[in-house]
Amino acid sequence: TSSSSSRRGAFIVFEGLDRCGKSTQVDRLVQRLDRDGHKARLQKFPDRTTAIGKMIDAYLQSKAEMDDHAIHLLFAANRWECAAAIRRDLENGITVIADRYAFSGIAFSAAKGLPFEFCLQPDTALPLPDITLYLTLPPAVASQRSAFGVERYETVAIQTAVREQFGLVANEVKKRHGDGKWVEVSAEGSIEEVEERIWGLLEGMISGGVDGRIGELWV
Ligand code: ADP
Ligand code: 2DT
Ligand code: MG
Repeated sequence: TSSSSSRRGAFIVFEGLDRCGKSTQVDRLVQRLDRDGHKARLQKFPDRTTAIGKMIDAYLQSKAEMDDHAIHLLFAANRWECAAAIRRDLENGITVIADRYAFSGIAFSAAKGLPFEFCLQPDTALPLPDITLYLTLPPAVASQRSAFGVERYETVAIQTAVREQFGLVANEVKKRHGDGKWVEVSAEGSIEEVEERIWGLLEGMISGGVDGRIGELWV
């Protein structure tokens, strides 16, 4: 057993289809940790504030067109430009909560028809999340929550194709990194119910910190 001072922060990723409640839940989780005096930081992907992020934002808003490969690489580059800060924060005992990560990158690009192996490659050796929570919601429930927004990818046909690819991504994570690294969580019920479900899964890892080095994705 090691003392808590030798432990690092946990790297926790939320994934899932559009409108399953990711952003709602990461906000509540970070608020809860702040309230409890626990050091935590939210990291959204894409991070639209950087120079690369602004190009991605224009693409998502259909203000710019881009080759499918090129935009895939920009999404990955957007993670790489944040990777050192994530690593540093984890080593300083800060919990990092990500709203999407490389798994969205693969699922969305593969859904457009890019080869799965191509989609995996540019994220190789990024910081490995200690756990990814994949929020699931039946499409009928999701469609009742609110109308789709106006951004690219927000259609039933695309979301259906993306869901299928997320299944392949889940298999890849479990095969390469172990079953515990990808956990499906039902996003059904009230916001508070989902929050408690998520807290039950994460409480131990967050309050105890994580032992051992930060892993590398797909390595
Ligand atoms: P995502 O980030 O996964 O796209 P959001 O957190 O933005 O999803 O939520 C999508 C919409 O559904 C928002 O209007 C949000 O207020 C609402 N919402 C989120 N969680 C729930 C829930 N458990 N029950 C009902 N509505 C929800
Ligand atoms: P939100 O900001 O509402 O989550 O939408 N995407 C995201 C990709 O295509 N590739 C990626 O690598 C990432 C992180 C998913 C962001 C949109 O961008 C898509 C929806
Ligand atoms: Mg969101």
